[in-house]
Amino acid sequence: MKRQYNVAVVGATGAVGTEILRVLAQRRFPVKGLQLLASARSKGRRVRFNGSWHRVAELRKQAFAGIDVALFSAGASRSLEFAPAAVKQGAVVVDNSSAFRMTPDVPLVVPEVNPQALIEHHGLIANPNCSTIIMLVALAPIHHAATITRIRVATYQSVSGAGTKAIAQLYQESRRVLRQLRVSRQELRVGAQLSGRTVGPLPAQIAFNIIPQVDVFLDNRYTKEEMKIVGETRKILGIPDLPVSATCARVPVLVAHSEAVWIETRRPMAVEEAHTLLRQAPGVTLVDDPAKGRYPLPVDAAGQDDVLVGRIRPDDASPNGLILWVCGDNLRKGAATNAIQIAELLVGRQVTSDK
Ligand code: 25A
Ligand code: L14
Repeated sequence: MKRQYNVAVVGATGAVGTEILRVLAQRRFPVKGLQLLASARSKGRRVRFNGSWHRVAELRKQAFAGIDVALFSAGASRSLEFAPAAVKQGAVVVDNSSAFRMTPDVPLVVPEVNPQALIEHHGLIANPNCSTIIMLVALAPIHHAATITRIRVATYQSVSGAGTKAIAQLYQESRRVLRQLRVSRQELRVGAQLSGRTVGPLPAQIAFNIIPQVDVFLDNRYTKEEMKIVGETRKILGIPDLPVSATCARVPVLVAHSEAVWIETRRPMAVEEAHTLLRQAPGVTLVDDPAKGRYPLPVDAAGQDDVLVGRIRPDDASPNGLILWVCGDNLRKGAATNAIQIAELLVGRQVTSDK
């Protein structure tokens, strides 16, 4: 086994790509050479990594010669077009997009939950959706102890999941609303509705608002994000018929997704037992002392790798039911950190944790 690896980052200038570079450096991934790839728009841009400057090159099929590990984060259409070429040239691809997640031969991995799925891969490993990863890191310890039989989840997703342009949309709209409020305090009575079309990738005004749509709508009236949570959860837990219901909403938060999760288990689980399991669980920090005002917040989850879990209580309306509140950084554990943990397993290093 080699000691150092040539690494390509596809989508290196995006929200997730930027975080990938940060996490590679922080975790001291053994990088020999670094190939930064993005669209022609970013060609020639200089990006700093580990104290030296690297130039961004245009994503082309020939860009993967000599690459050992390629981390893709430039959307599903780029992955469909370029990941097979990277694999053909000998790279192992960890793909952050939804392109291959449900492909039967492609492992879909959260290292804390199903690392065994990595054993048989064909050069391509899929990184799950951010909301799925964050939820399953919190649920896996409970599932392994008491077998989850039902999941209901409502998500409160930050704008950074939709990329750098969505982050800009939240800032720009917020500035416009604040300027408007200064002119007319009357607006406080009617809310903070902006006139005219919003300019950005999100489908409605996000400043001072909530949008019950993440990703596109499908024929069954669900969004693609909701169905990703359903399908990916079943695949990762290995339970093809597990009942999972999801509602996904976008909230005016910059980084970190929050989720209210209702579960049912085969046997009853007391809150104290859930606390004990989650205190020992890798990748989890228990923040559950509501009397002292301690519960997970997205502002606290942002910037760290652990998923924060709290507000754990029995679901009084359901026999073996438990309710939890979970927050996790969608760019780190939801994307970059999870992908790099997979790469670490692939090159034979241990998954490290702060504990
Ligand atoms: O297009 P799709 O398939 O719908 O998906 C793309 C979306 O998926 C996001 C990504 O966010 C984008 O919104 N995404 C990717 N992985 C994700 C994940 N795991 C994810 N979302 C959630 N979870 P992004 O904007 O943060 O990152 C995009 C990166 O991909 C590169 N890219 C785009 N098209 C490409 C491509 N690379 C190669 N070939 C292509 N055809 C993209 O590079 C970025 O690295 P870039 O060069 O296009 O962007 C460079 C910088 O310029 C900014 N920018 C782009 N357009 C404009 C702009 N600034 C001002 N005006 C513009 N019109 C970008 O914000 C970026 O910083
Ligand atoms: O499937 O808009 O990995 O927040 C997750 C974030 C798709 C976009 C994925 C968003 C992405 C989504």
